[in-house]
Amino acid sequence: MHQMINLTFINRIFSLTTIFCFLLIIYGCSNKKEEILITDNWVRSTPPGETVGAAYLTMKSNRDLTLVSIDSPAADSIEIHSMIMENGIMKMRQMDNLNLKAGESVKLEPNGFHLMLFDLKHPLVSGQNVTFNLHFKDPQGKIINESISSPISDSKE
Ligand SMILES: [Cu+2]
Repeated sequence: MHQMINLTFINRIFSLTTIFCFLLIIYGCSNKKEEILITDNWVRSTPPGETVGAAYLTMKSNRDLTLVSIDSPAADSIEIHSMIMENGIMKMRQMDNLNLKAGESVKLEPNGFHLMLFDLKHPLVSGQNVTFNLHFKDPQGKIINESISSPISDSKE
């Protein structure tokens, strides 16, 4: 009889451990950090005296998000721009935001979408880095912040 009780007790501990492990796995999966993948991020170098710069990156999110604003210690303000061909002339347009569809890459690259840096605090020197704080909004209106450090380069190799 005594032996029986002991077995039940051990069984209970085992099942509790199993449940605990299971919860840990679920928590681990739902809590995975890699929500927004940012690649190919770089900033074009600027000559001394230039006040405007451009930055590029590729973004991919595992759920629908909207890029709503960007700031950086390197510039007073940053705008999202698109390039549109109008009467044979390439024109830049400011966009209020940029939508990311779940699982789809959005590329910001020369002659396409780009980030425009205004009132640079200092020249953007090749080999250095610029930090950007990207602010995204999810469909529930929650703000998600993502910081990146982009290398400054004369051109993308
Ligand atoms: Cu622009």
